[in-house]
Order: sequence, then C-alpha cells, then structure tokens
Amino acid sequence: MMTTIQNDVRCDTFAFKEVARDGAARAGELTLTHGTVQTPIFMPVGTVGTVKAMRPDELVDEVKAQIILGNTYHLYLRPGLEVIKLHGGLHKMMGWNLPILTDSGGYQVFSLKELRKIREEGVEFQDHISGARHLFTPEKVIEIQETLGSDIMMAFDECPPAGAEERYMQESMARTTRWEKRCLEARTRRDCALFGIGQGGTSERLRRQHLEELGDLPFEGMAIGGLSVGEETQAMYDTVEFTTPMMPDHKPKYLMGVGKPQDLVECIARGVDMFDCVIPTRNARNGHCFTSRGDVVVRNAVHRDDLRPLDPDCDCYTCQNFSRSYLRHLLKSREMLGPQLCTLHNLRYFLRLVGQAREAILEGRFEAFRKRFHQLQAEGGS
Ligand code: PRF
Ligand code: ZN
Repeated sequence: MMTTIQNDVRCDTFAFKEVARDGAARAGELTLTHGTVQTPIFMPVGTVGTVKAMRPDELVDEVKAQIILGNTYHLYLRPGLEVIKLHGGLHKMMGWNLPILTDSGGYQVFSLKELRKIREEGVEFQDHISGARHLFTPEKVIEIQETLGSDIMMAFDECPPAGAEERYMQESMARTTRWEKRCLEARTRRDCALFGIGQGGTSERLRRQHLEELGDLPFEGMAIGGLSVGEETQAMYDTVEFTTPMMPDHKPKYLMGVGKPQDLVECIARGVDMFDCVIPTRNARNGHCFTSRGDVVVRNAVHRDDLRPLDPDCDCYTCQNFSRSYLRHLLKSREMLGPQLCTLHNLRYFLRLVGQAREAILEGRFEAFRKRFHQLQAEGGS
C-alpha cells in the first residue's frame, strides 16, 4: 500500500502508553498538549463550545472529566473562526484548560442529507442556521481544527448509512482514504494530534480493507467510525471485536459516538480506549438517568414521594444532596436546576464507570467487574 505522505509535520506533544492489559481490555496513558488522560476514557460532548448545563469547574471538580469533545461544523458556523481567534482559541473562549478533541465535521455534514453534495474535492452543504452555502474539504477542516487549537483533530471522513450497498461503500471508503491522506498533508501545528477514522460498516472484510489502507499512515491514533448508525447492538459489538485487533496497538483506539453504559463496558472488553456520546447529557435533560442499578426515569410519577437519591452508590453532588422526588419536581416545573443536576449525575456516572473499569484492568479483575456490572444493571433502577 502507498504510504507516501510528503508532509513531515507530526504532533510532538503526543504520547500513548499501554500500562496494563486484561484479556482484550487495556488501560493506558494518553499525553496531549493540555494534559494527560487515563484510558479507557469517556469524553463528554460539548458540541457548540459548552457541555450543555455544565460549568467547566463542575466538569473538572465534580464530574472529573479529563477531556471533552467539540464540533468543527457547529463552531465554524457559530460563533465563527474570527470570534474564536479573537479569544485565542477554543480553550480560552470556553474557559476549559484540559484537552479537547474535535470532530472534523464530516459526520455532521453528512447528516444534512438533502442539503449536501459530495465531490472529490469535499462536501458542499447549506448550513442549518442561515442556509448559506459552504465547502468543507480535508484542507479546510484541518485549518479550522488548528485554529480552534484542538488537542486531537479528527480526519475528514464520510460515515455511510447502515446497510449501504457494497458498491457505494467501496466508492465512499476509497474517497475517505484520499481525504484522510490530504488531512495529513494539510497539518501545520506540532501541538495538535490527528486521528484517522476507519469505516466499513459491519463487514469484517471491508473493515480490514480500510484499515490496511490507513493503518500505516502517520496518524497519532485511530478511530472506528460508521457504527451506532442503526445497526443491531450485537452487530456493533461483533464489529468492534473483529476490528480492534486490526488497529495498531501502539495507538489509542477510539469508538466514535458510543454509547450507553453497557456499550462502554462491552467495548472496553473488546479493546476500545476512548468513547464519546451525547446520551448522558441529552438523556439527563429529559430526566433519564443512568445508575449502578440500571436506568431511572426520574420524571416518572413513581418517584413523586421517593426520598432516595438517584443512585445509592454515586459520590456526585446530586446524589449526596437531593432526592428523586425533588429532581422530579424540578424537571416537571421546568426549572433550570433539574437538567443541571441530572447532567452532573449522568456524566459523573459515566466517568466513574470508565474509571472503575480502568482500576479493574490494572488489578487483573476486569471479567469479574464486567459480570458484576451486568448483574447490578439487571436489578433495575426504579
Ligand atoms: N465519523 C465522524 N464522526 C462520527 C462518526 C463517524 O463515523 C460517528 C459514527 N457513529 C460518530 N461521530 N467523523
Ligand atoms: Zn450521582
């Protein structure tokens, strides 16, 4: 395979070290420009430059988040690069001085469906705010992410829909490979890492083919894209299981857009190091909470007189101070504190879960941890 990248710019603040392994699960240490991240890790999503309902100090002190995610597409449209530059980058603008990973915009642009046109050069689209026309190219999304000052930039890819035909998949993956090589050629900053993204749906053959094209390229990490797009959960787990061994072990392995607590545990078991998902934040705002004993829909009438905390095993501010009954009241009254307290709990639960998985891996008892997790989940939250 041709791996002729002319550009010799690499990220020299980046390091990744596997510190323990237990089965396929691993614990690692990921060093980035704004700090070190203990893996496996979950990254809260801050699409428009804020993790909805959370202050950065709460994310650090209470949630114990180590890295968050931002979106090229949304930030480019609003407030725009000039405003972000004026602040001196995304970190300074949002008052967050730990690492940030930014998604390239590929995934967001592809979900615009009717409003976009794919060409070899890039993707032309009409934005969802003003309806203005834009062109995203690999060069453009690297320029944007370097302007934001991301610790980890994502390559520009196409995420094909679940069940796309073989011919379309082949065309799309070949184009994504060319786009990703153009991303490597376009980078200029030595303090921004760049991760490649493998596609291929749920096909073992296509996953292998795409990773053979991408695996030797000088990306600092590799992601599994194209999952959690409507396929069955078991198909997603199977795909992760046969895909992680195809990825280089000396680089972090990031599963994009996944998932629920069960998915995190099952995919850590299959060798994934990094996750992001809107589920804990989005669900929290509707009163859907995740706990060590399963899901609790705190908005439901069964919690009207329920003086118990959301999760008896949780160390978060919400669980230390408030009842399910009060949380339900806040949500039903549309008080801002309701979504805030539920988001704080859900994110803390996700961060504690990956932290506990890491401890288990370090102590060689991951299988016992996984089994106990599923047992407790089955008990049911309400
Ligand atoms: N590509 C990019 N971002 C993503 C995905 C992808 O395939 C997914 C897949 N569910 C989530 N976010 N660039
Ligand atoms: Zn809690």
